[in-house]
Amino acid sequence: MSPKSVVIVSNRLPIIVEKVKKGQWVTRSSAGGLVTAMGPVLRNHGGKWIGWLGTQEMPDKASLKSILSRSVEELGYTLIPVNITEEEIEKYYHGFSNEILWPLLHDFLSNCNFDPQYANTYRKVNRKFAQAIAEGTSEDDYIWVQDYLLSLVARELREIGVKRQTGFFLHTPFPPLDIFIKLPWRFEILEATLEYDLLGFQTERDTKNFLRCVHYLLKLKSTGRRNIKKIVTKKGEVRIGTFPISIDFKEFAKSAATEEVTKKVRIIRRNHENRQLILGVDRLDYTKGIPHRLRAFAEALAHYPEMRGKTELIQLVVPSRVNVDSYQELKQEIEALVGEINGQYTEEGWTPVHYMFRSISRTELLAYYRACETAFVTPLKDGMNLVAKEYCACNIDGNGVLILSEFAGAAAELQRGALLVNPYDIEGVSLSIHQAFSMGLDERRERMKKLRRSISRNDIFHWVNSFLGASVKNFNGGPEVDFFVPML
Ligand code: ADQ
Repeated sequence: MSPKSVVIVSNRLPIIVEKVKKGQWVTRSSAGGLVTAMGPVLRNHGGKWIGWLGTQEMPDKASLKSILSRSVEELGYTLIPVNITEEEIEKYYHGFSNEILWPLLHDFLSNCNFDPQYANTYRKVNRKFAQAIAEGTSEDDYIWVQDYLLSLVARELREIGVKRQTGFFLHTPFPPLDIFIKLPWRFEILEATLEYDLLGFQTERDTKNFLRCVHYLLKLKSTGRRNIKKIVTKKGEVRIGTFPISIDFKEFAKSAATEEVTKKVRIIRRNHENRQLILGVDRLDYTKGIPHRLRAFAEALAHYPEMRGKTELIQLVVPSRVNVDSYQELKQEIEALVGEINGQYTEEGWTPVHYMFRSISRTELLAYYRACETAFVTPLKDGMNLVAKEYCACNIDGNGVLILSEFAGAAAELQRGALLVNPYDIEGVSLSIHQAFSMGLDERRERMKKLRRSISRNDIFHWVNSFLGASVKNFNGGPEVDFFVPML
């Protein structure tokens, strides 16, 4: 297959649009794993991006035209907006996607709100995306649909009689059969997913979970011994593979070395002189395990008094879904824990936890990556986790330590260099914090070398080439991936 161009389809376009006053809009590029990952792909493949503008109110025609042309200049690719109403956002995005699919896919069954009125809107919005594809692309384009919000698009395309070659990549994990089976729409979602030509998952475990669900619920078996499996359905053949997403390693390493970042690193180091810094960077989300992490840090301070006065945790939290009650509660829980730890342990001239709740600039983020001796990445469940990879790429001095959750997709690739932890095991995590604190320079360097080598080999370009390569009918390759289960 050599498509004329690649078309990315995702819920959000890679820009944030805000109305300043009547007829005047400002735009900036948006944060998040997907946007970070896809930018280089489209610039290099000369493609388009189809998605929702992210605004409650649709800009008037003239403003929209200027927003889109400004963005094309900045991003280097074409944007096609899909118009979604406020009510649709409520039920398709906040409802079906984030109150049902997101917790289910991350094994948080008790957070699921299986409200039956969300499903119809989810179908309707997936149909809108299919219509936008029908109007904005041709049969020669390769349509690459992103994530759980758009699982029905291939089926909707068929229903409106539009032929396209399609791929689907799931950025989240895929849960085991016992969890997935609880979804009231389990057959519909599985069957619709099998209407894509290629399905990609983050880890071997996710792929195996998916194949098991297909096997038991739809009685369909997969074939293929190598990395790409095949399933034959009534509609044809579907290919399924594991494609761990990554980052533009060289770009991160290069940017981290710039004078601007280096200056900021010096300021951070000066402000935290003679301290070992531990860094947490997350979107506000219950899957990221921020309260567990804070408890483990408190446990480390309690059990290893030699760390007091010598180590500090910098926790950056990026606001996300802040209008949802449970996310507000999570924010309050985090802030109460930060207050408790600081209240209990702060001494004259030393504050154990530094907490920031905001989006920071890229320069600042890279400076924190470089300035901190340890990265503390402990999600309870995560599709991949790009922060772990970005930290290592920016660690150009080669002496940082990565503490990584066994339940982040990244653990499969980074298990040999990271200190792996079970984020639910507060004592075990606190032990790893202490291990990082006391680790000698030789071991730090050796571990970081392995991490950086692995990420630079399997970077974002490798991910894209593997996925697009697997779209070719007789493709037999695919990235080498480890099946990972935590070991004693
Ligand atoms: P996310 O859940 O958003 O992505 P993650 O992979 O950690 O999670 O990516 C977060 C991104 O936001 C990183 O690229 C980081 O640089 C950026 N970021 C973090 N803090 C920031 C801050 N304060 N200011 C600005 N930018 C910040 C989903 C899945 C993940 C999967 C990705 C990609 O949940 O598991 O790794 O998609 O597939």
